Amino acid sequence: MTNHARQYGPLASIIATALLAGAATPALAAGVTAGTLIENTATASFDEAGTPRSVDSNRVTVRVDELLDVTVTSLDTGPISTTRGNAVLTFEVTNPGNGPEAFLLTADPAVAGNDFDVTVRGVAIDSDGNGVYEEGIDQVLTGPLTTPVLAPDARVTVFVLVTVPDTAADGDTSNLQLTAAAATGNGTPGTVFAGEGEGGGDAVVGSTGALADARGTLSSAVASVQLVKSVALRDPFGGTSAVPGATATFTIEARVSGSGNVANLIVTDAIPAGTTYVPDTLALDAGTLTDAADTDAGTASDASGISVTLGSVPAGTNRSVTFDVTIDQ
Ligand SMILES: [Ca+2]
Ligand SMILES: [Ca+2]
Ligand SMILES: [Ca+2]
Repeated sequence: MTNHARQYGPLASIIATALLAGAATPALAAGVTAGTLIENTATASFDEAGTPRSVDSNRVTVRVDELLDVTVTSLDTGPISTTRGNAVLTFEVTNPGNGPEAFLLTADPAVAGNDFDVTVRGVAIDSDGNGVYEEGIDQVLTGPLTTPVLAPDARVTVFVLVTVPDTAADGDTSNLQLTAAAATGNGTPGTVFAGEGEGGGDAVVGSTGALADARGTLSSAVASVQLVKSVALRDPFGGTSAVPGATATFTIEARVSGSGNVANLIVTDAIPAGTTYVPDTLALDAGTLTDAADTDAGTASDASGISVTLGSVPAGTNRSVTFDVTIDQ
């Protein structure tokens, strides 16, 4: 308001008078609502030959122009930590102007300095106002991406739906810039759009230039899996030769690194040709698993090999699967 008052000093004094007279309900941000008619008549009183008289001036009417302003803020409390795939950035667009206005939205994922650029899948309005993006409930904008018309001081939550590319490495960051511009127009503060304001008055670009942007940040949290397989041999003679009759213990270590977690991790291995699975030797982290398909994580058979379901595994975790085979005689 300070900026406006400075730029529109003469009007501000008229507005102040109008406010005292209760001529209008003020918007909080930009003063008197656009289109309001502010009327003023001056009165002079005097004595004429001992008789008090008064005379009124002509009435001066000022229609309050519409100030076009906008602010954009990121509502994310910090970088959105995300895996590859879909993510949502949350912004707020506010109309600090004094008239109803819609705002054109532009989501730019190619910000200089990005480690990776996301793909924008869509821009949505928080239709139910709960601050959370819900597919099928919150309206995804189509065509020109435009907010609903916002009343003075009204705000709307905007979601930018993005896809993080497979090329994003763990710890990489990316910024996305959301720009909002007054639908009536933007430009240097003071720019006038004649007759385009509320109530037929002018629309005047306010101190924000009627154009604002904010950035949201994504941080890629990628977990990766490394499988390390080793074998230990015990021959029938107490040595470690790979002779028929020897037992081979295979160890498969699944090392999950990076950050975040991997989902649906399953370790499988075939029983090598020329060997036979030793029943009941399947184990996960030294805890035995039954060979049958049952409630535990593992199955094992000569025909199908071994399978151990690890599910969701956080980065920084190593899981170890072991089983024995004998080298056929
Ligand atoms: Ca307007
Ligand atoms: Ca919602
Ligand atoms: Ca089992």
